[in-house]
Amino acid sequence: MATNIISGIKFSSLPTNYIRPKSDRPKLCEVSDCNDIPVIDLGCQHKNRLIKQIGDACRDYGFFQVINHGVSKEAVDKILKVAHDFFNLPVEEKMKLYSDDPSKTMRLATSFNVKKESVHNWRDYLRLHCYPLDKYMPEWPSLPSSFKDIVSNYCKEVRELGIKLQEAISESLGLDKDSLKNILGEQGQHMAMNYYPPCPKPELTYGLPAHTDPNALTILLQDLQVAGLQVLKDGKWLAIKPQPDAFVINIGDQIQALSNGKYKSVWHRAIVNADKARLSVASFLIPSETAKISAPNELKTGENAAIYRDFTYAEYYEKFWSRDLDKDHCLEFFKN
Ligand SMILES: O=C(O)CCC(=O)C(=O)O
Repeated sequence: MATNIISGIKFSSLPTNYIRPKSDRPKLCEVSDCNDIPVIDLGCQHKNRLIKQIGDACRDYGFFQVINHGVSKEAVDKILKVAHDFFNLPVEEKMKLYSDDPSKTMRLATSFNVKKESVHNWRDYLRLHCYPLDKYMPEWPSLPSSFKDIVSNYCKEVRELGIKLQEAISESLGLDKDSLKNILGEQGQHMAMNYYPPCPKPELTYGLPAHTDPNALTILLQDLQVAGLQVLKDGKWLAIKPQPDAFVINIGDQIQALSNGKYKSVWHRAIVNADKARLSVASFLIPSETAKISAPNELKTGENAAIYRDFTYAEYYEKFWSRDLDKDHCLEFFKN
């Protein structure tokens, strides 16, 4: 059944409802390795240099990697292990958590939005709301038994990193360090634990097709063993090799809007492979629903007229889920 999960099920061939039309396949032979993705050392003591590196990366790439980021190796190792253990649970156990309703605050799902899409993606994912923790943790999976402890600890550490990055991004735009945070309000935090099982025909499908992230900032942890993340830069897809002890940081649509288009929310996608399962853990910082997304006046002067109309995040998020993931950049619908 198309809406069933795919992890833990053996496939000898790719079901037809995962096969992309010829014009819309990953064309893996055209993808190059990305050797110059900025790797930013957050332990750097030269604050001005650090802020400049972050600003340059947000403007020129829309994504970068960070090292010495303050999230402990123990938290990272443990979450990767518990995520693998979760997806290795029996299918019947996992199916107890299955839902295709995107409004649910905890669910195991597959593909992206199975009710809307015509071709599915070779991915299962566990989607969790993570802030405030005491509100959402009780509904998280109770198996593996260490899941809640490990994931909640990781969430706290990653949130600190995200807030620190938002302050630096704010300063890199010439704003006060709290400026972006103040606009984004009491931010939510979501997690997608993505699991891409071995795929019988990786060249015919995606784990996740090209998309931009609707939120403010994404902190992505990649499984070191298996690559799969690709980012669009200057019209070309680049493969991002996982680096030890690093996170990939993606600028989301809301920071593109708040920077008045100066910083880019880039298209990225995940491809799958034939032999090994791949895992990634994406943490998203999400504006409060009522946050009014409007670039600060300092960024809308002279020839830099406001590119986007003002909107609330609730309005944006509804639009995001109502469309196909890989069609238009969702911000296009909010242009002046
Ligand atoms: O698995 C990956 O590398 C990408 C994940 C991603 O883009 C997402 O969860 O939105």
